[in-house]
Amino acid sequence: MPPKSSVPKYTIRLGLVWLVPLATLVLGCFHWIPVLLALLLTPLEVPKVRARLFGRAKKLLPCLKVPALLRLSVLWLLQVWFLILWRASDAEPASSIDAVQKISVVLPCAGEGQYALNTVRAVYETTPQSVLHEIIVVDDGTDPPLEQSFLTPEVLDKYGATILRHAETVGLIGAKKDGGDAATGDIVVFFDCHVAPQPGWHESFLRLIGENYRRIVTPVITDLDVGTWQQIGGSHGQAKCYLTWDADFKWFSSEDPYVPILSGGLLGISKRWWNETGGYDVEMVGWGGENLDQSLRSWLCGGEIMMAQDSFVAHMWRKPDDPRTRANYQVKAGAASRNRLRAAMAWYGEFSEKLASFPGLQSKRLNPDGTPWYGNLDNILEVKKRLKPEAQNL
Ligand SMILES: [Mn+2]
Repeated sequence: MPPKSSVPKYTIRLGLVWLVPLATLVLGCFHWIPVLLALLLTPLEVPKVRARLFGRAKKLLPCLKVPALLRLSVLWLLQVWFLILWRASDAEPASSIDAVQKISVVLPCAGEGQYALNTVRAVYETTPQSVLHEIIVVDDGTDPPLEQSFLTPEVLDKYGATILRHAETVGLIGAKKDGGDAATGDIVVFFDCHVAPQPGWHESFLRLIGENYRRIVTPVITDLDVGTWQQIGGSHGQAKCYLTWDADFKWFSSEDPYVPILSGGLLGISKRWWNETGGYDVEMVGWGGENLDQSLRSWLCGGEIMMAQDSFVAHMWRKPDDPRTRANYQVKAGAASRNRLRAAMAWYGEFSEKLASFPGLQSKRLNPDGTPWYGNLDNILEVKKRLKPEAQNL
């Protein structure tokens, strides 16, 4: 009578030897190394094959001196261990695909003089060449042109920068719009023309936008020493603002990484989300309010805004008692409040009625021809209709 038990015994063992490769097939994480390990053990587990291969020497094989279950456990351990290592290292190339995304840095500059050069140099020196696609300086009507003063062709060449020139000053919003449209990198980063990004600033920009192209990222904004162009006061800074009913914003801080409203000029956005959201409102004039519009565009149309908590950009704050920080360009009076009202009227939906309770905004004021004084909102409403069709009647 044949020994009944030997047949099922080694078949079961064989099944267990091939358990992990079979499981990887089912789970979709197949790799040939666990197969190879199973192949190596297979002949040892089949008595006939084992006898043929090793003959009497089989008794000398150390692995046969231990119980089968221990051999199997070691096999599983090796197979699973390898799979874990392989999956972990596989995650690396995935994130390095994000890491090879190229950044275009756009610097709107109006009358910034030496600060334009300092900023270009700081961006160049803190951004690895493998990541920095270009630096676009938008010279917004500086007189004399930056190209003839601080950013000569030699300087531009040295720092891989180009100049986009407006013969007349159009204001920060128009400068950013043109710079953003001209940028050809995967990610467009806007900085003011008086900043010093700190080493490593770009890493979280790449990671956070790499995870979600509809995510706008803002750095922690710290203080800049205008004399030395170094960050001062450590890495304590601000990144978050919230929206108020009167179409304005205030600074605040909180533990979570989400940002309700951008403070203004320092942000990164994927070129794709820039294109889809249309960048900025072309009807806004000068400076101010574009941060509300851009924030609402993102949040209300399926995007979001996050702060890069470990990314620091030292920024020159304009201080009334420090003439070195004075702005050297003129902003048309009333432009900012008109811009803010445009953003609110376009995005507040049914809540825009609330704007009438702030007399300073003059939300009901009309031009002599009966049209709203804040102008035509069609270009913003087109974005809203396209990205958020369910809200078009709001
Ligand atoms: Mn600034």
